[in-house]
This record gives sequence, C-alpha cells and structure tokens, in this order.
Amino acid sequence: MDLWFKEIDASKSGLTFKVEKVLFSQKTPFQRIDVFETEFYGNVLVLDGCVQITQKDEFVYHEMLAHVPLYSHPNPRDVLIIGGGDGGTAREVFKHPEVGHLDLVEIDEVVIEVARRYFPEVSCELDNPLLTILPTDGIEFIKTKKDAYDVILVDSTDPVGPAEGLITSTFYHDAFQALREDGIIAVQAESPFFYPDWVTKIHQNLRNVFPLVKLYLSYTPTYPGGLWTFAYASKGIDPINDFDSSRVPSTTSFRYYTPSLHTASFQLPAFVQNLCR
Ligand code: AG3
Repeated sequence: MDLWFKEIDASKSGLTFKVEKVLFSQKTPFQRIDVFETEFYGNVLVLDGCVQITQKDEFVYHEMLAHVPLYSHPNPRDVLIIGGGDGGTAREVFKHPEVGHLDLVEIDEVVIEVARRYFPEVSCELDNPLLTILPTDGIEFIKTKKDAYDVILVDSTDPVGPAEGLITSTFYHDAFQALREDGIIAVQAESPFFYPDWVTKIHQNLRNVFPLVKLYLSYTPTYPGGLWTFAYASKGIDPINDFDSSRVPSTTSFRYYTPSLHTASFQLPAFVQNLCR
C-alpha cells in the first residue's frame, strides 16, 4: 500500500505523510476528525484536513503554549484552556504544582474520546481530579466568567469555522474580564510564513484590549512552515523582565522548554516583527 496524506496550506504548498493505517475517520457536528498511523511521526490527529498533533513532535507546541505564561505568572492557581481536547496542554499545566484547578472547554467531545484512544501519552492527565472538562463553546463560556482565572490558554485549530471567533477583539475583551488583575493569556497564533495576516490580526486584536502583548516562537516540523507563533498578552506581567527562572525546577520532564528558551523565544526575526506593528 502506498497511501499518503497531504495538507495543503494557503493553496500554495504542503506537508505530506506516508500513512501506514487509517485508524479513525468521522464527521462530527463540528468538523471531520481523522487519525492516521505513520511510521515516522507515530499517530497523527487531523481536524478538517489540518494536522493538530503527532506523537513525535506534539511536545514542542504544548510545552511552549503552557510553560511560557505559567512560569511568567508568580502564582498560577486557576487556569482555563479553550480547545485543547487532546489533553496535551492540560498535561503540561499539571506540571505546575501551584495549579489548584483547571477548566478545559472543548466544543467537540469526539476529540477527547479520540485522544484517549489513540494518544494515551497526550491525554494522560484528562482524568486528573483537579480538571473539569466542559463540553461547550469557549466563546460563550468565557462571557460568563469574571475575575476567575490567573492564566488562560487558547489551544485552538486555525481560526476558521467554530474557531474564527477566538481571534476577535470581542473574545479577547471577554478573556480580559475573565482574568484576575495579574492575569495572562497565551494563544496559538499561527504560521508567519503561510498565514501572516492571521498573525497580524491576532496581535492587533489583543493590543486593542491588553496593555502588554508580545509574540514568541517555536519550531514544529508538522505545522505549515515549521516556524510557529504564539501570542502572550497580560494586564502587566512582562514575560521577560518579570520572569524568575528560579521557579523552573532544575529537574523537569521538559523536552523543548528551558528557562533560556523562555526569554529567547521572544526574539523575533525581522519579518515577524513586521507582522506586529
Ligand atoms: N492546535 C494548533 C494547530 C494548528 C495547525 N494548523 C494547521 N495544521 N494548518 C493544535 C492543537 C494541539 N493541542
């Protein structure tokens, strides 16, 4: 059998994976979900044709989305994840002993079932007693919360379909209200090569609401372009000047995040700087 999956981005170029086996395919009310087994990347989760995680490289994105904001905050007790039904971000959040409660708002419960079945090492903390899974729309959920969280993480798909509303000023305004006075939000902010307009829009819309907004970067081989952007926004805490690297234990299970990379990831190539003016 010579079966290949390809993801084409911006109708321009793409990534391709040799598929050993199709493990799962289903259309839910929200999206099409596929899981492929591959030899090189292990199992691959694809939503509406876009790669979300692979067993080989998911650690990069999940560690950077979670640890940069959580180690910037002096005492993150209450945390909210919007999206993230695979559990990878939750797994990283629970590496912070200060966290007393985590809400995970995932619109599509089938993503959670699929993660439990095909990505056990990603979904491993989904039964943590400190976690509440809320199967609902994050855009509506966040409107109901005031002064409730120290850190919010937006672990979404590309901003199309149900995720489109997650990059608007209105959503960021509601997130601002949901955060406490030293609150921080970090969001996945797309590919600077393939989707520069999304990067700019996310940055601008956060700037409409938060006094401090900075982009940071990491490298994920299975996302379009490899280079991936995150946006950090806060009511005041600076991720570089206020970062106390002694809060990061010297023995960790991290495979990407390090205290030096925490600050280094905010150093942007010129073309990315130009996306956030
Ligand atoms: N969410 C961000 C993935 C974006 C990928 N985009 C693409 N392949 N076009 C990942 C969710 C992991 N918890």
